[in-house]
Amino acid sequence: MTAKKFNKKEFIREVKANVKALYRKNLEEATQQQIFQAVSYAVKDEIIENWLATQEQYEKDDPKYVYYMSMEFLMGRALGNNMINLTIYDEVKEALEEIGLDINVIEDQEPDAALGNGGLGRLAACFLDSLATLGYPAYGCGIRYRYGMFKQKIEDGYQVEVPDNWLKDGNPFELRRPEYAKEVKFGGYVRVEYDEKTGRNYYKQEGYQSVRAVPYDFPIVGYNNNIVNTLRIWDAEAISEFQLDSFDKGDYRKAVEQENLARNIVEVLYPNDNHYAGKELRLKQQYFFISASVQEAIAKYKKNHDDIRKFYEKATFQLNDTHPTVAVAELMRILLDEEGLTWDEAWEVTSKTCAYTNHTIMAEALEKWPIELFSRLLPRVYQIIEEINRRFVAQIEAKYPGDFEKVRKMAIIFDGQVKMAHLAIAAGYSVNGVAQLHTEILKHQELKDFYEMMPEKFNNKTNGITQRRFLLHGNPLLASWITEHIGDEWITDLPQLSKLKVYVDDPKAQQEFMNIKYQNKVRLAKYIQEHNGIEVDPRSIFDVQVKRLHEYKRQLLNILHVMYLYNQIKDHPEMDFYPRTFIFGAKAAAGYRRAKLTIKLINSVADVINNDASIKNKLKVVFIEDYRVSNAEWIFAAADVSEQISTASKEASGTGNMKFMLNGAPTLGTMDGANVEIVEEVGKENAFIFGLTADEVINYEQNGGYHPENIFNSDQDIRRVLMQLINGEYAPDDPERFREIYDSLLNTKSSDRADTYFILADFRSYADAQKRVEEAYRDEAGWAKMAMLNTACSGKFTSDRTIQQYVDEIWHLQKETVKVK
Ligand code: 26W
Repeated sequence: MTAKKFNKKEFIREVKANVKALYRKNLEEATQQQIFQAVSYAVKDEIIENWLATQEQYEKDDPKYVYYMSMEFLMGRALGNNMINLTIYDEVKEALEEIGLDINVIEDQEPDAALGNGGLGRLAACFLDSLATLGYPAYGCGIRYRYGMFKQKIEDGYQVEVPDNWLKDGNPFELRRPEYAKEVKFGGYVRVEYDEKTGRNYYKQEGYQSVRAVPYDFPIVGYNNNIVNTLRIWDAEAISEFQLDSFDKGDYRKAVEQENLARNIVEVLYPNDNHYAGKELRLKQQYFFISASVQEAIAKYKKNHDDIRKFYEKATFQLNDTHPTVAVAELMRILLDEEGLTWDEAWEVTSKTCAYTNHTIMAEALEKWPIELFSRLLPRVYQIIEEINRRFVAQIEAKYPGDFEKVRKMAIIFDGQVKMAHLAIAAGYSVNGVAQLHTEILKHQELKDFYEMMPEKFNNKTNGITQRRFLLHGNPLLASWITEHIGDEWITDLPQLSKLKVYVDDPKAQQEFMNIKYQNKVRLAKYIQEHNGIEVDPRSIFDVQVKRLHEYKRQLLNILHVMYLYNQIKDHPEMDFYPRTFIFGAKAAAGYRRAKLTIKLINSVADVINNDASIKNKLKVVFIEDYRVSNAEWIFAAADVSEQISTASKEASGTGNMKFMLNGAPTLGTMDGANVEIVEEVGKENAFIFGLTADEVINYEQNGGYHPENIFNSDQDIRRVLMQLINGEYAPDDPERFREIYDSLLNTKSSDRADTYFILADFRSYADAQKRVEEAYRDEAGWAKMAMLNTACSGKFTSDRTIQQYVDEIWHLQKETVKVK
């Protein structure tokens, strides 16, 4: 099982040789970035043998593969993680020290691979780590965006988006694989030809434009098991002129168009999280990587198998939300038009291959493509979806005769739109939600009609996170302490953390645990000082909310409460108040005006509070610029309190909540998403729960009866805070600046209900919960115990458990083992 021995001398020699070969420099002359490249190539060398051995073993065993299809893979940095999973981190660290290099500085040279927005993309990355670690054959399939998630700068308190040119210095871990290139066709028309010999119609797409999809492979290193899987992401290149059909030769206009298509298609990640915008280019991206990936999966199968009707025995496609759902129709197209299967044969294969994960119930996130756009861009694929719809509607009518409502609500094509979720559910063999509560809401609210018609497809897979990145790499002090106490098996068997429970009342252990937390807070304080120029006291409570900015996540509730606390401290300077640092990190979608205004509000409140000497540093507010995977690792390690305060029913699962828990930060949250299961594991006495329940929220939404103005009228503290949004308290130069936020809470000018996300409804109970946090923190031993219990009870939330459940209940894969020669 163990990896081959690491040879320090050889490694150093290789780093030096790499610097020379790559940059014609000696170590002393090279920049830190160049050294990062040289070290990465040396680490890649360690990986290559295992990568080859893994692929060879798979070839021999002919296993079933999961193709995890996702528009997003939020990988973060690779170097540190690869060294961790190769179990050579400490050795490399020492080797580098010997030649005068600091591993942290080297790691810090690497740009994040930010090919994702947030939860859904990071989940995909954790899943790849667990698949490799558990030894399951898997491919991640995605897009090699030239520009990933934008970098966030804060200027004058406002978010400014800066392009993320992550490939500019070269990407040491990727491997270009032109030998696997595929052609992907867009537009044109479909010609039908009747073949007398077979008595069948054949469909040919003509007059199309096409691009060449070229894959780049990233190694996904399993932990200490020699297994290396592959993340295959596709780049687009122009089909060069001389490759055009003879018919098109010399068609200069077409050549230029195809070149533009190729250039645009993979240019940039759409920075929307939970918001569907219906852009044509986005559909092009979806079909581009799906067509290439499906073609490749079929080509791979056909190398060793001749009966395409059994494809599903060797491959399963997991669709990460609806974004890759066109895979259903693309697979049908290839099976029908290229492999010559009948409809029923093709449908059997497709419906045994595809499975769908739902990640959100937010209505504005649902993908519904206009027929005009869809059929123009993908004429043949659209025809196939029409036929899938025709048959599905017939099934609905057979099951519910005369009930047109059912057809209206469930059809795949309706009202001029193609509904991707309906396609995924109708075609797939599995539909899963990402936390217990979320799956129940899908079954009984959002997807009720589908659940009633095909209950056997529905199942839950509560999300998880990888402890290799978010504890072993991100929090080395705690990781070592845990290993000293219970051994290191937790690295691949997280429930072992429960063995820590015997230490939670031990004063020495408590002190050590809290001392590690303190050192991590010092590390974060330094980062904040360097990057934000704000001084924070590591002895204060670090109260942290980091996640995408979205109204339903209620960063607004958090900052309104900070404004309330500030009022209290100003009114009662003598009041006992435990010093608190409120830390925010959040990117807003570039076009999401209200979210961006919320960032400005947080920064404006921070400015006033941080510069008010009269409150004697009792309160600090920090907005960490450019929250991303790499700085997240440090933030989780340093948090005392985990803010998970979404409106109940809105956060499908959350995964940040799990990362905080793992690192010993109790949850301050609503009974939403996986918070429910966190409380189940750790006990409600070790969390701070508040607010409306999901049932109460849904009841208000369906039956009305919520009147935020009543709360405004009857609660002076809340009223005062809201008035401060429009009296210039935090915007002396423009008192109207935050009027929009005020209006959103109280006015029903628009047709929506005021305070869509029940901020006023939950304000009091949130403030009470915050009060309980403060009281609990004052009890040092009590807090240490609570923090330790959070770590000790976080075993369920490893993505290893999640992946094992996908394997057992959906994918049915066999474990592989790889020996190195
Ligand atoms: C079409 C625009 C768009 C883009 C992204 C719509 C929807 C999305 C994602 C599904 C949003 C997302 O990341 N959802 C999050 O998924 C996580 C992983 O399952 C969950 O933990 C979060 O609760 C959920 O918000």
